[in-house]
Amino acid sequence: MIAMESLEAKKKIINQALARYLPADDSSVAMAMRYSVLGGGKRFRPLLLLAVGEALGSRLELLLPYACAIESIHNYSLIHDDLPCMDNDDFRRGELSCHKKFGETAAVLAGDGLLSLAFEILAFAPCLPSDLPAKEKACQEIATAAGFSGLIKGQWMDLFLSRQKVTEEVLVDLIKRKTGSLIRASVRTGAIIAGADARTLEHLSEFGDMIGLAFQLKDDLEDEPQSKTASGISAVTVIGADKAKKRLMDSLMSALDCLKKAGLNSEELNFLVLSLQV
Ligand code: GRG
Repeated sequence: MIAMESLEAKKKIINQALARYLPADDSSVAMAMRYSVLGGGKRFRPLLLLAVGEALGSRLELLLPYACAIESIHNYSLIHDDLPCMDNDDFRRGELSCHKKFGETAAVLAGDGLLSLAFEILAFAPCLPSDLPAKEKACQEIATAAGFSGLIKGQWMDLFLSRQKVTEEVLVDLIKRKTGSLIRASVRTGAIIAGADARTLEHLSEFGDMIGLAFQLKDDLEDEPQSKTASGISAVTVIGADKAKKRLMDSLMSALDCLKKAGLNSEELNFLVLSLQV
């Protein structure tokens, strides 16, 4: 099967698993959680996690709970990011944002619910006693990415830093936290569950950083000039479109190099990297 078809098939498996994990009663919060998670999304992070884990010899069934947990956290961050107190967006994925559809209270709870659901999925992820250390390490990885030094500080920087004071270095740090932390955690979790050795994990961590940066640069370049958040910070406003494009292409080249150094020759991973070209 060519990479695009196998990734499409895996996207279906991820969507089915997410649908099973999500609450299904008729409360507005359960409906808001399902609306937000099942209403679309590229599933870039879970696909990445599965592709890394499988390329290193792990099995999809073992990796799937981790992939769904990360997607659940990602969707919580999108719901909260759209709230009036943050980016105040009325639309997400071409549909009404969660708070516009269900009201702010249900949207806050839906985001909270998805964050908690992620850790419920992780806690109950099946694993052999011999694989418990890897599971513990994967949970630490995901908790750290979702925590203060990852998503939270990244979002704070995005909302509170003054655009004029943001240098290229600060921009890269912001992206590393806001966007990169979950992408890096997806890569590392796939590798950890597959039992990667320290050297491989090191190359893959660098790989995760490179595609995390590329992912945000592409997003900023394609949304230009609207991609600015409430604070007006985007790669285009801070370093300009030409430099952003060059950094993006350099990051993709470095990412491919990291895969080579890690000894991973995976069509799916190459496809995911190349999907970030502009
Ligand atoms: C903790 C509230 C809170 C936020 C954390 C991740 C984040 C910071 C905010 C989300 C909004 C945003 C624009 C993040 C940048 C990363 C990004 C481009 C997200 C969109 O991800 P895609 O393209 O979305 O994977 P789909 O719709 O495909 O799932």
